[in-house]
Amino acid sequence: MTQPPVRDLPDVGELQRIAASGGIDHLGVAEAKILSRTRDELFARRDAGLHAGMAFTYRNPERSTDPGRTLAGARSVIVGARSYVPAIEPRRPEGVMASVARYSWTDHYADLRVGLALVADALRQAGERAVVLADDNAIVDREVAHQAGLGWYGKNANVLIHGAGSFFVLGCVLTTAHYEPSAPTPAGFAEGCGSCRRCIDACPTGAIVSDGVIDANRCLAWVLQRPGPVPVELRAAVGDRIYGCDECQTSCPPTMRLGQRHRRDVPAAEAWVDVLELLSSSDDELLARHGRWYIAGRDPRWLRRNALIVLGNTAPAGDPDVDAALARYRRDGDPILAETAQWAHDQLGGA
Ligand code: B12
Ligand code: SF4
Ligand code: SF4
Repeated sequence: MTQPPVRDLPDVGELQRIAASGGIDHLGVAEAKILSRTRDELFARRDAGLHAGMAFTYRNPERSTDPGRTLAGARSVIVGARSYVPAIEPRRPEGVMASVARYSWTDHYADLRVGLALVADALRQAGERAVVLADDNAIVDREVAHQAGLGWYGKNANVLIHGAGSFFVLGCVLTTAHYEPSAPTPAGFAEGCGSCRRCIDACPTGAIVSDGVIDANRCLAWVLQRPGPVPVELRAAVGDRIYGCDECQTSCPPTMRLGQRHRRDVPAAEAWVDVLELLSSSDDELLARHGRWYIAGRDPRWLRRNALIVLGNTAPAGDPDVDAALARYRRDGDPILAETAQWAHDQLGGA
């Protein structure tokens, strides 16, 4: 519902200050129009099977590329980017540890929403309607960030924020307020990459199938989230990862160099997960600890599946605790977990 205005419409500079007070590092404005090119890409990639069964923005591309479907009368999209580069790199603890991708070391999306909510409140106080979206299937975040001039698409498909790299989560406020769009990023496709192709070479599974195009069937971020067994040919590439993959960003020179400009405190960063502890935890414990992650069907068996692969890839052979965990899971009533445990056991030279 529209409120009677209690303040003037803030200008973009003021929106930037409001957003910055809520921890948003970069802000830009795009026109609220249909994202036609992205819509075509979503359909084309879905037809080609590159979405690998993902729903998210692929479930309803007409909706996820039309701001007006979420907010009737939307005129502007205020896009915010929040860095997730930690001030202090967490130390890897002793033991068999699985790694978590940086964007998930804490709930950065919740922090981003706090900043965006401040912007939305200011717009509502000026009598406008405003809806906050952050990692929501209702809009394709990278494309509105790109249109708002915040950055360019790297060959790894991430949006690299000008002068700051890609370690950013993105979100936006759809609003009925009218703002002049920010200056667009010139060209914007891999322009800053030049002849570099480090991310393509570094990807452990060859998932970057052409510049800016990811085959989700092979992208470890989705391989570790999706339900079902992990294809055997991808298991070694999983390495020690349990959730997400950072390889195409940690290999990216501008992201690693420029990301240092926006370091922030990440209290209680959850960068590592103790694999044996995970494998002996109950469903309730796992959901309490990791429930903010995207886990298909909120079913903790997929975390256990990933943990078993990490054991097979990284555990010391002959460790009695590892052997006991694998022996237990090889007898598990869940055929996917039993098969994955058997695979891990064989990897470790299976006595
Ligand atoms: C589905 C999804 C995934 C899928 C598929 C990724 C993908 N590339 O589509 C999976 C699970 C694999 C995934 C992985 C990751 N994701 Co994700 N994901 C999403 C989600 C929900 C939708 C993305 C989408 O709609 N893609 C559709 C396709 C069509 O878009 P696209 O790949 O960006 O394609 C564009 C480019 O190809 C470009 N383009 C067109 N022509 C050309 C030509 C050239 C030369 C180039 C370079 C580009 C280019 O235009 C296309 C369309 O706009 C968004 C959140 C949201 N609501 O938007 C987050 C989001 C994209 N993910 C994000 C993150 C952080 C990640 C990971 C880094 C997480 C991790 N560490 O594991 C990885 C990175 C993998 C990668 N290299 O892309 C961030 C990205 C932030 C940023 N700075 O770019 C987002 C925006 C979430 C957020 N709100 O912050 N993700
Ligand atoms: S997230 Fe990992 S698997 Fe996916 S494209 Fe990047 S490097 Fe490849
Ligand atoms: S690694 Fe190189 S090619 Fe890949 S996104 Fe970064 S600059 Fe571009």
